[in-house]
Amino acid sequence: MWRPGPAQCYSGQQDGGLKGANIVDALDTLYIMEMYEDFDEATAWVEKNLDFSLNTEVSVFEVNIRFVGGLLSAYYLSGKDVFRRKAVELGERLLPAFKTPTGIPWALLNLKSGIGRNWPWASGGSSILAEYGTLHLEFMHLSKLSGNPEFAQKVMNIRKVLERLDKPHGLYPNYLNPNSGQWGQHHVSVGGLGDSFYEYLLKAWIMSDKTDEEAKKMYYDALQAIETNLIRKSSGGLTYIAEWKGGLLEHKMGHLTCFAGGMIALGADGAPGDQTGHQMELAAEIARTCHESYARTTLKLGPEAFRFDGGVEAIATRQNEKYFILRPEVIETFMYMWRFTHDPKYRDWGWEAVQALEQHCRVEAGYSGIRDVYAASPNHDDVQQSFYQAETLKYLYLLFSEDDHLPSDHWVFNTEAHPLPVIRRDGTDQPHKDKTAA
Ligand code: DMJ
Repeated sequence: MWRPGPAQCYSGQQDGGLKGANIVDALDTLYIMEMYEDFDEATAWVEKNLDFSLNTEVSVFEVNIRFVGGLLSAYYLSGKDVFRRKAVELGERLLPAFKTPTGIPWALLNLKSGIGRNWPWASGGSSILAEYGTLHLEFMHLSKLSGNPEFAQKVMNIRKVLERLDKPHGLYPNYLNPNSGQWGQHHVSVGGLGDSFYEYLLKAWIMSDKTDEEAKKMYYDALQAIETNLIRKSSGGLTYIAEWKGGLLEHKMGHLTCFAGGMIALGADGAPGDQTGHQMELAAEIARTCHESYARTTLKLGPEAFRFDGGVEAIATRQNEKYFILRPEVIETFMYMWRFTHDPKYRDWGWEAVQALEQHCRVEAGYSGIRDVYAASPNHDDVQQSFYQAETLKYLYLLFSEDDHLPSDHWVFNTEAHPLPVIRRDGTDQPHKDKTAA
């Protein structure tokens, strides 16, 4: 019987008082792994207990990627209407977040009062690129499933605002003020604060059956600017994506940034000019670097961030960057690289991660994060993040599945690994037939 993990399932800070992140995030994984009894049990919980009418403040981004995304995928996979209804209801509750002078949404929203605000730590009261830029896929599906065009209009407006702005060196800073429509600090990252914005440009194009030319252009232009300004090679020959702070590079790459190998591989085929081969090579180099970040630790699991300065390469040097919280990004990249190249090393690398997870993260009631991947033995943090079941386990499963299991010409994964179908020009996309008992 599936149970949600160790003592603490998930640090609920992002979801306020909203309950059930582990259950909703895991729904589609259970379905994909054909664990239908557990899926039915989780469905019953959603029917009876999933409640959005709460006086609680949530992160619009986290609730969108985990709850809206999880519900949408559960609907498309199982055809059960309860998931469609709940996704639309939650989407409607998120709409007040867009009530700002520019339409760039607030980061935080009280689900009952509809009052929004931004993170107090964000530069000059800004909204965050990776947060307001990671709503597009889910909101396009919400419009399709509800018949309400408002969801799509909100995310298309975000595009318009971004398109009109001047971009330093073609780059998108992580901070944008929703009142003035001006950039905050010029900090650019393909990891935390920026990451999934780029992912959603590419996937918006793919999910539109390749009709969304605006998203396509924005993605490939952004990737070009990233390559010119942020991507570097270490003296030991490892390609990495640095962070850009007002024109200066910090030679650090986050575990989060490792998703970029998979993203670049996914986009390589549609790359303009004769860039396809080059982008596949770049994706492979990033995959190798991220694998090295695992291989160079004692526990063979990667640190939260690793550096390329002070005489080290792909190693964390600061104590507060040595932890591993069951993140998926490196395995996600291995999965895409395997599917596009069939080079067996990607399955080998994925298997190394499986063994390390079993050896060092498995605990009595589930899996736990680790405080220091360079320590001789694991010191558990006693938290199983909900993305472990949503993403890490799903991408591992797909890495060892046949290519026709959720193929990338029919499905795009939201940033929490929830598969959403390509919206066909001819309207032939339909939810799957229900395979479960309930
Ligand atoms: C997930 O919630 C998503 O992948 C998000 O885009 C980034 N962080 C976590 C996993 O590390």
